[in-house]
Amino acid sequence: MALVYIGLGSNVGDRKANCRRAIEGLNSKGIVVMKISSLYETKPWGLKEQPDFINMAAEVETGLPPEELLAAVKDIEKDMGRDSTVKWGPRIIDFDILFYDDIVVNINHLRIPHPLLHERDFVLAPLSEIAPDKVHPVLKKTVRQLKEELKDA
Ligand code: PH2
Ligand code: MG
Ligand code: MG
Repeated sequence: MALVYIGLGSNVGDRKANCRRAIEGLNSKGIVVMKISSLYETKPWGLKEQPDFINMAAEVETGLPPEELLAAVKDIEKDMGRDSTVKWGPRIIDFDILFYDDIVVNINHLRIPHPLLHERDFVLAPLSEIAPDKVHPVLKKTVRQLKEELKDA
């Protein structure tokens, strides 16, 4: 089993209900949800002209290899009614695989650790609630340190 951290976000419809449904979706795919953060209301990052998001993070255990896990979360997104989304634009639900054990994956459609996680407080705030001491396998810093450094930047 791999220990995986996932970021979730929604800024369309009932954002909190969407996040809760997304967590149930993980459970129903046999992805075992171990911990979830609180829900955070966050200002849009990247593309500013869109509604505020609800963001959260989850720690899960899964036997699925990274590409199959990605396919599973894409399935949940699709089941929840997400169609093709504008880059950084509004979405019913978005899953991002943040860390997958300590592995590093760099293929076109899948990069782990998530390449922008250390620049995003909407990721680091919920993640530091459930995994402050998790060490980023490339940057070699804890989630807590990354969050502090982003705040000071
Ligand atoms: N997701 C994006 C782009 N911008 N901003 C916030 N606050 N939260 C998000 O989840 C988010 C974003 C693309 O996935
Ligand atoms: Mg995203
Ligand atoms: Mg995504």
